[in-house]
Amino acid sequence: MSSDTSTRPGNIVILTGAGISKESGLDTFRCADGIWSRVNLEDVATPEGFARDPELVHAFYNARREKLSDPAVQPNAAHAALARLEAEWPAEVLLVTQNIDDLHERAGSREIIHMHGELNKVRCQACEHLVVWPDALSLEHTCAGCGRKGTLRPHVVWFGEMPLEMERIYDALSQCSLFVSIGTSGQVYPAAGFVSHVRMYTRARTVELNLEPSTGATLFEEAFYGPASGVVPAFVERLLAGRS
Ligand code: BJW
Repeated sequence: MSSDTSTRPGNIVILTGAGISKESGLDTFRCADGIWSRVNLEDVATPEGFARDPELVHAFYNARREKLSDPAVQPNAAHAALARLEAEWPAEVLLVTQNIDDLHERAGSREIIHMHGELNKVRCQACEHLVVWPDALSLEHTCAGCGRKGTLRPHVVWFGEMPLEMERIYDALSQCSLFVSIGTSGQVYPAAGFVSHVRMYTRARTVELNLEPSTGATLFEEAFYGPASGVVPAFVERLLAGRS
């Protein structure tokens, strides 16, 4: 449970949220024009909402899948900078994203945990069979694993459900020398609690990069504010040059 206090570069954990994909054309949730200004989160992002009206939930995620496949939606300079950091940093860089889009992968990042799932995958509620699914999903589809009809659901984590790979995330947080939070409002747990975990269990440096101060901004030792496509490449450049 201790961080690397020597002078050699230590491991980095980066947490990203919807803000990093905003300039790629994808909506955030809680900004004035965000997703939750148009749809009720209890209807589309809870297991109870899905049980009540699965067709509504499928329509919501089908529209987002279609948007993600729009050729205009591409990784931006912030995604690219994080891929560069992973490639050039001499220790481990783990990217933990709350985003269900695949823009980090498309930019070239490799060590990624999608703690809230992935938009382009679906899984069977009956047999847990997980499959890549870039197309529209409906109650008419059949699970290739168990043959049942109407049992597939988006492979995303809704409120009240356990986020994915938490053990691996907390292990990495407990061993990092630098924790960077990018483009997240800090309103959704457990991700919002990562900075407190890092401060409690390590001596790691904590940095927030965001458009504006997040809910937990005062928990970070340092912060740089502005659009992700500007502040993230600048921060990565300084880090790799040993100037930050
Ligand atoms: C820019 C920018 C630019 C804009 N450049 N920046 C009371 C207290 C504490 C916890 C709880 C509680 N009551 C309930 C809970 C738990 C609950 C929770 O946190 N609720 C809170 C709302 C209070 N959490 C859960 O239920 C989680 N599970 C859990 O806790 O499991 C443990 C457990 C389970 C069961 C029983 C017991 C324990 C699950 C959370 C699942 C979240 N799911 C969603 C939707 C699914 C995925 C999807 O459809 O996409 O995930 S909700 C939504 O919020 C989505 C996101 O990943 C998540 C976080 O949002 P994010 O990324 O921060 O986006 P925004 O919009 O909020 O912020 C964007 C930021 O970007 C802003 O700051 C902007 O300024 C900035 N920005 N443009 C840089 N250009």
